[in-house]
Amino acid sequence: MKLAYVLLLVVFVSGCGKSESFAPPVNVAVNGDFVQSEEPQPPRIIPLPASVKRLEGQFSVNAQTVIVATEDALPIAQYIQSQFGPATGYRFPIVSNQTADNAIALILDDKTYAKEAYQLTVTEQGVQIKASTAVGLFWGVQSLRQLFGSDIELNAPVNKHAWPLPAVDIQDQPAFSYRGMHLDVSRTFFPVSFIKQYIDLLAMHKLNYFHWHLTDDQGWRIEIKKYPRLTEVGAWRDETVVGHTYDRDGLYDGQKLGGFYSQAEIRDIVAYAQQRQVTIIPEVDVPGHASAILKAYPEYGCVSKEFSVQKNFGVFPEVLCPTEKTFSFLDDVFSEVVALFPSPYIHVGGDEVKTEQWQSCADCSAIMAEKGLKDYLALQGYFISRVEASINKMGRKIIGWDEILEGNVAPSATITSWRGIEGAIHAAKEGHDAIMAPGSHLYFDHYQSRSIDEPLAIHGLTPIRETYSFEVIPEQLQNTDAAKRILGAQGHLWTEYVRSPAKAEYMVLPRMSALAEVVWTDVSKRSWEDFSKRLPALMERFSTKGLNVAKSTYVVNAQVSHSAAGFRVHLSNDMPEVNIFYTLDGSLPNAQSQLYIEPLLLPKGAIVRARAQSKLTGEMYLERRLTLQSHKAVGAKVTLKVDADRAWNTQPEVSLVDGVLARDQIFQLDDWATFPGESFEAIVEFPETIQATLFNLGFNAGRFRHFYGPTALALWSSEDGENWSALASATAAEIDEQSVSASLKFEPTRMRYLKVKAENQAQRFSTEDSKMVPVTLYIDEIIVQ
Ligand code: TNX
Repeated sequence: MKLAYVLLLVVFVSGCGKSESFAPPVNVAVNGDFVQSEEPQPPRIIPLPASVKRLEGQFSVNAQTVIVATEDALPIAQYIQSQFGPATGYRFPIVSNQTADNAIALILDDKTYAKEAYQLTVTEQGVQIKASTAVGLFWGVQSLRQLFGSDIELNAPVNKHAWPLPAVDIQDQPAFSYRGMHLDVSRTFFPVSFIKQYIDLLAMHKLNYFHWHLTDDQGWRIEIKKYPRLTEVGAWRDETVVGHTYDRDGLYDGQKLGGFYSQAEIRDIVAYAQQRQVTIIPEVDVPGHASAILKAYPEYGCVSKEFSVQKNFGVFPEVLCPTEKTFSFLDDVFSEVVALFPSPYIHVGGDEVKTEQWQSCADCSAIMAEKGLKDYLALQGYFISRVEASINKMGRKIIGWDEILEGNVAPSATITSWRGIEGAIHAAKEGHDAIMAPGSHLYFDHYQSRSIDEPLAIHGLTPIRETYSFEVIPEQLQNTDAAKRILGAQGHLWTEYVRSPAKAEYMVLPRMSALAEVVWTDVSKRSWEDFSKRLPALMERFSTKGLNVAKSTYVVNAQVSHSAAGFRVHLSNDMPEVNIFYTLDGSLPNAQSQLYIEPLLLPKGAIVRARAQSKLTGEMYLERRLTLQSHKAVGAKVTLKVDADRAWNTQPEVSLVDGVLARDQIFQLDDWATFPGESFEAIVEFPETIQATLFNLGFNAGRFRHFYGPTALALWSSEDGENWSALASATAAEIDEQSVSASLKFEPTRMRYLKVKAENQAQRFSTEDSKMVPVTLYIDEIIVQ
């Protein structure tokens, strides 16, 4: 066997025989024209294997192809039948004769390979997958799957008689042992069929942990026999907020919503995942995010009030009380959880705990005194330690969100670091295992491009390229022992704004594919340029499977600068093989529109609409739209009157007068100057004396967010910055009438300085705090004409 393999390599290296190209030939630009490259293309597998050698020739799977498998490999053989059977219509009989011809041979070889490693060889004689474990074989099958055309993913027989595979030798193993995806089923309940499909997606990406967020304020989703009210009551909410939870004038849909997984369904899902080498880590989030528990069993809370399963989103004060009664309840709950899930880890949450209800509770004070706990963080730590002790007794380990570090949890706990990477660094240094999960790169509930046509998301912008750039081992830990404590990384799908399976697919595909490469492929082999060439084939595979894949990575990037000559707009795209078309007349660009070649110079501003088109398929993607408004304050000096300690996450002095309006792009904090419960006061200094007649304060976030306007607006002008004369003003009612901006007209006035005061006295009812709270004023632009 070995000898045959060496011979094959020799054949490959000497390069004889005719060349065979499996990936469609790639177009190569030569002086602007496109010619087809003759080079055989390496197979386009994601995540990129450690080593891929393209050999000469091919093997065709046909109706006579068999699977060779010993007893241990039988489940993998059956998986192959179920995976490749429907599209090919072939039966793939399983035989034990290792020398069978025309075979996909699964060979378990005890010693040679690392735990999850495999070797996949396709020669003209057949396919061989070798590994030392079933899991290694399984990942080998996933690579084999991507050697087929995307039609292998279809669920009904395709009318063709042979399925060619390029001859290759692939040797592969993962960079990290923990490769995870999370799914929140509390905010949106997903049916069992979707959970299985999600697990299939993990398996396809060689991701081996599914973090299943089963409980939260908006619904409890796992049947617990001893406490039936958790699902009878806790799994249902009366209605759900429509639009963004912090929008002005929140609307509710009036529809009772919920659902849960029975223990029988969970056992079925666990078995399904096991066949796919995916470990499910269940999360029961305590002690915060407890509204649904407390609605069902208020006796485990610290306060007596009418609890409800929440109908909007955020962080609520509802918290479990750290009493013996609660711990014994949790002991029962976790016993049932542990019996359902064979995972070595149980996730206990621990995030976003509010302590008000502990502060007003006599039991808590007594417990703190008795246990010598100096503050509420220590009480939180005590809570988690009790839960940990109970779960450890059941033979399992806990994982918690990084907040649990603050309560001095024992080093035996593993940390999911979501508020950045610092939690993981800190945890690793203190001897905890840790999983990288920073929102900045790995939260797939964020927007994925700036196109106004993206569907509503929570906030944030995490383009796939950002996810791809993530480095699991941060610089601070490189070449330290602590680095070994970073087990890997995980992507997340929180589902406040993901109300259907189709939307969930859109949010994770293909960012999950980038994550897969981040955790599987050695960092030294990763390159966006290379990944972006392999990605379209995988996206096509998803589409063939009928999945709703986001093409957001094709959305045009725009960089805008402004000078005396006007706006300069540089457009670009992260993907290869695209043209960019644009219009300046407000019409939607198509392939007959202007082709973008060089930066646009726009002295007076314009509405720029741009779309990329694939040179290979002709597909046109979502548009990027920008309204650039030339006005007299663009580039002026802005001085904001705000608290000296005020920390800005942006440069409001720049964004307020950049001439780029926020309304044509998805909501991104960087575009805005924000005033939480504060009024806005600014002085604009023009480079020279101007004459103005119109002022406009923009707070229009397009279709994505509905902000509160100021409650009063007043303007003063000055020629010297010392003597001010009142110019114009508006009341709350007058501003409200204009809805999303506040315009003031006045007689032509000369000025060098303009003072703006926008009052922010509005309040909204916060269901999180159960009281009226000040609103945040968001200002996009100060427009002067
Ligand atoms: C924070 S991440 C949360 C979740 C939200 C998420 C939205 C974490 C441990 N807690 O409750 O769904 O932000 O991005």
